[in-house]
Amino acid sequence: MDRVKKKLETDRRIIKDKIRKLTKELDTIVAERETRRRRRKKNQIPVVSLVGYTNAGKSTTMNGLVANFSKSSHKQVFEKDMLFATLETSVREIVLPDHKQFLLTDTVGFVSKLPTHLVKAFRSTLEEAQDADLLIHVVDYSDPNYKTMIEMTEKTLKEVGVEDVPMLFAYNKADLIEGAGYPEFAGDTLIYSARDELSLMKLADVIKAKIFTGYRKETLLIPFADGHAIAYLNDHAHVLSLEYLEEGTKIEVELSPADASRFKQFRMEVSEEEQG
Ligand SMILES: Nc1nc2c(ncn2[C@@H]2O[C@H](COP(=O)(O)OP(=O)(O)O)[C@@H](O)[C@H]2O)c(=O)[nH]1
Ligand SMILES: [Mg+2]
Repeated sequence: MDRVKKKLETDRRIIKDKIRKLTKELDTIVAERETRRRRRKKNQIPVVSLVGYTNAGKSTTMNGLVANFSKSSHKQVFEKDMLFATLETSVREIVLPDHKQFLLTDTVGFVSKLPTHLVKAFRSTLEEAQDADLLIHVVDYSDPNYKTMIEMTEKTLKEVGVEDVPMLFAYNKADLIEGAGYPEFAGDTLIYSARDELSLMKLADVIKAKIFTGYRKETLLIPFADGHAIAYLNDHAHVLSLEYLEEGTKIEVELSPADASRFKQFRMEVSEEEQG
């Protein structure tokens, strides 16, 4: 009897230790996430968050975009993941061919019954969604219950205070639906398959059109002494044309609002949008 009691005592201590360790790990994850959020805000890189029901294909979509548009394709997130894998590895930098960049975050899928001790971490991944410039609501279009899942996801988002963030409805797994044409985009809806490269290209296009709205075309004249500006633009902006004149380099380039103000002293012509 005594031995059984003693064993129970030991087991309880081991479990308590384990819970303490996991709680600490969770706190670290939440803190790191907070730091990243702050840094991101400062850098003004647009953020796109994948939200949606568990199994909808968020991680597959993220991996597909990372594989096609990131310099570090080895850093893929786990599909069919354990909760912790998603919590720890959920932000990726996407760089499009025209150098436009954004951050893509994966969130923990919505599951109806979340263990209480995970609620805090779960909320922290959702809070990221509030900071996002665009939400991609991934839906498993092949699931007969997809409409209910959309409703539940939207309800949960509202509950944690995510409102007024533009949303793209991304109806995934179109490959499983007979006769469905994809990729197909209209308004706020994209029908696609996360396993199809053409779909991922289309998704990237749609994201681009929705988040890089403040960009404009400008013509700059950069004196040769400021060559570093040319180097910067070649690396970070979409250069449309380049011409060497006597006074310096004439460069036609698409600029983000931040870069436009950064290089305004070199402006040659007012952009068309501004004249109109
Ligand atoms: N047939 C098909 N399967 C998909 C597609 N996208 C994702 N899946 C599969 O659906 C399952 C869940 O995907 P996952 O990305 O982990 O979903 P998440 O929970 O939303 O992150 C995995 O087995 C994926 O391989 C798709 O477009 N077509
Ligand atoms: Mg996932």
